Amino acid sequence: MFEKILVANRGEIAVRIIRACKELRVSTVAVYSDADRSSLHVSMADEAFHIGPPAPGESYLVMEKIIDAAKRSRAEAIHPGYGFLSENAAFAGMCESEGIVFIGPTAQSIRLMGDKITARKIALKAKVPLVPGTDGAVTDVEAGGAAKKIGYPVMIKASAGGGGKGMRLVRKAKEFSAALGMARSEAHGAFGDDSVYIEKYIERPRHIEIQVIGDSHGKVLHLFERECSIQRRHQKVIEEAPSGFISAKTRKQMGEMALRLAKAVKYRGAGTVEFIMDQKENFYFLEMNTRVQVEHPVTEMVTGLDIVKWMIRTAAGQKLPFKQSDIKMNGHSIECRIYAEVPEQNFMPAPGRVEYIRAPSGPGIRNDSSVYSGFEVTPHYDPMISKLIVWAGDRTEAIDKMRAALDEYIVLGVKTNIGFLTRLFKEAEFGRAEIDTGYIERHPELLKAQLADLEPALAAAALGMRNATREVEEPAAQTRSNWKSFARRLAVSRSQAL
Ligand code: MV4
Repeated sequence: MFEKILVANRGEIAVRIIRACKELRVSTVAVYSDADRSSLHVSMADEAFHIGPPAPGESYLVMEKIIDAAKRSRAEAIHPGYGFLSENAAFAGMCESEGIVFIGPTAQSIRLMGDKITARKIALKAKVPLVPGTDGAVTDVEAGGAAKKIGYPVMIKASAGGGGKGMRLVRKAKEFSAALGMARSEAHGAFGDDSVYIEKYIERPRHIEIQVIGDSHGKVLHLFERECSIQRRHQKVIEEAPSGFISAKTRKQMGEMALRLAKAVKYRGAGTVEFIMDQKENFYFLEMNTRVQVEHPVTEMVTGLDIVKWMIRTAAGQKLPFKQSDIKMNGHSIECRIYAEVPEQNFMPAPGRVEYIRAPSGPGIRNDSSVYSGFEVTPHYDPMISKLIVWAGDRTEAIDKMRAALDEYIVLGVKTNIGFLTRLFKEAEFGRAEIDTGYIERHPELLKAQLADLEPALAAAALGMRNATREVEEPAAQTRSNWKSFARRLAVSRSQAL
């Protein structure tokens, strides 16, 4: 095992990784920008290195600065978390050539899966089901004919894409050439590469992904699926494990297909194979993410495996000591992402000082966060406050636990999506797992502002009470109950107002 790991990230995932390191008795090195001087990951790590101004392009994304901090601290390995440098093949390669272990797959695996056309070719060769489409990139001359052959509606996708960038849905032949031009220029702008391919469009798809983990001795296992269909503008909002929808047979097939793909690139570490599923439970490979994902906790809750610890152990060369049939799924887990944002204003970020935060707790509740009372959510980074995760015996119980947990969640000082999430978990359709990637767009009633409007006033009132009792850290029990009754008088207890 390593003695020291550098965590090349910030926020809740940096905290999550530091916790895993502590459990493994590995010492930790944090890196931080000017905006993160008072961040939790900095105080939790054994050492911390300042790496520059708030802009990621001048700090968290500068490979040389991260490598330099690793060398100066004599860290043997770097955990990249998600985002930032986590899927940057050049960075993984730089670690490899500097003799630092990149906690993730090889630079080669990242490179192969990073190019969506190459990934499609690998899937094709491994006999993993693919959305009907072109074998590779298309020229302007070929494109129209290819679309006609596939049959409308089709999707034009950027080869260098992923996460929805450079993607265009085309319903009719006469709209095709304009869409092709737009997809190319968007792809060129975003990735400096305008090559595109074409796929059949899958109507009302569900997004289901399989977690995999491999060691460096050729063993690759899967940890079943996560359902991530509740999204808005390619940003996941709710994730769950298992899916509330698929049969045992489909689950088994998806796991086998994910393993075929991972084995084809001799995958090491944690990865996710994304599939798109139609309303008839046909599924097709979309892309592979070669990092730990935001939503990994739901898989941890149902399998009992610590994914981050296994990433570290496999990167250190340890063997996975269990076999596929040892991995079982138990109960149901749901995660939702708590954001400082205004859902009713197109999910506009709402950075600012979190004056007071109290996360729910209790049996089956997990809150992965790096935010504390007094923390400043900066406009420089993703405004996620926390990931609230629940576990219960079945899906219905998990939804009920999530509703109760959200009702208990207090965040004062910034606007949040807690009201929006509460409404979502109360929808009967969601309860019946009748969900697909267009769910939020089809439910505009979720976006009607209610409690959110009153929150600033409530924050002021609650803080006034807190200051009156000269409580610095947390309102005393007496104050808290005053706050509760005050909230009730205003009819803004979440369960009443929503
Ligand atoms: C699709 C699709 C329908 N048909 N491909 C969006 C992100 C990127 N990873 C792939 N995406 C999609 N690809 C075909 N052939 C619909 C989507 C899609 C989507 C996929 C997963 C999760 C959310 C989504 C939201 C809109 C569209």
